[in-house]
Amino acid sequence: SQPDFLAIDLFGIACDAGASRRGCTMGPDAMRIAGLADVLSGLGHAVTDHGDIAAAATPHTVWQLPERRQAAVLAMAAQSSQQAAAALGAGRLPVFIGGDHSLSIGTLSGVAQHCDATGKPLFVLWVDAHGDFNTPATSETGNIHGMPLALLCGEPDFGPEFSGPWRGTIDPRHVTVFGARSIDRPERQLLEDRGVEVIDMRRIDEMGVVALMREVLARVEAVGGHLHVSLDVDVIDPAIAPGAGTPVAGGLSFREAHLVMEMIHDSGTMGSLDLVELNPYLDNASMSARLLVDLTASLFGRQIMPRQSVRTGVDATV
Ligand code: EXY
Ligand code: MN
Ligand code: MN
Ligand code: MN
Repeated sequence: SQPDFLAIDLFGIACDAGASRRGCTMGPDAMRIAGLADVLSGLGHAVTDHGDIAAAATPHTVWQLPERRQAAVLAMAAQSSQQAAAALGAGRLPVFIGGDHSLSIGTLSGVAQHCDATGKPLFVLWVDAHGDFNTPATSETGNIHGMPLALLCGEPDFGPEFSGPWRGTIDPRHVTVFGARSIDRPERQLLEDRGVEVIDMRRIDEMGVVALMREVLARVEAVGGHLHVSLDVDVIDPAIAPGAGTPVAGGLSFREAHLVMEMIHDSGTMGSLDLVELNPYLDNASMSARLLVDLTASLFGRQIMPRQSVRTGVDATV
């Protein structure tokens, strides 16, 4: 239910103020050098790279101060929120290249604004080793990249300093966390209480990605929803994606990750995308950057063989 060729807007968000380690500021450039725009153009899409969204830089001195880091995160969010809403309003599909995961505070609030205006139900697929559902009260680290979903879903623990158009814009029952394997105790309680669907690695081991993703996508398709995909590189096994600041063993395999992307593409439901947490400083010979570019290609229609020509012996359209 989507045209084959899309108008895609790339926005770099070179921030690491929400992270536990520095270096994701280099993520957008690493993805560019790994060929993101060319790969998408090669698939037939019309791609515009708008460069990095300008915001107050986070020099070392700022990074060391938690309250300054928080201000930097929210200043960036105010800008990316507007960019997201504007791109969608112009009929384009925005891709936000991070940057740490706190950037989704801005991008998703802009997406939510657009969905409110158009009456499209918004669904969020948060592909991540973590739940990112901590609040200032539950977080053991104080790092904002562990909190964006909770802020977006309206958790009351956030003080007035966190006010903005992002607060409470997402319905937690429309959120699926996929690939989780590191969730803090109080965070787990909140996820349960708010009705967030968490598909953890054990479920993926038991059920396989296909059955689980079919359910997730069917819910979006049933109501003609807008799917926002927030892809955290740390969902992939660190053995093949070492460029992540908070790696957790036991992640998605190369093929599992691609299959998830391929299924999202085939559903035609994705309306916006975040690619986050790539830390080139920790990467091994750009392998994570290149993998993220390849996964994005699968999300935008790269196929090993055209689906119609693949004989499954059961149903060639599956
Ligand atoms: N749960 C931990 C925390 O809140 O600090 C780790 C969060 C890591 C978040 C990464 C980006 O997904
Ligand atoms: Mn740059
Ligand atoms: Mn994350
Ligand atoms: Mn993560």
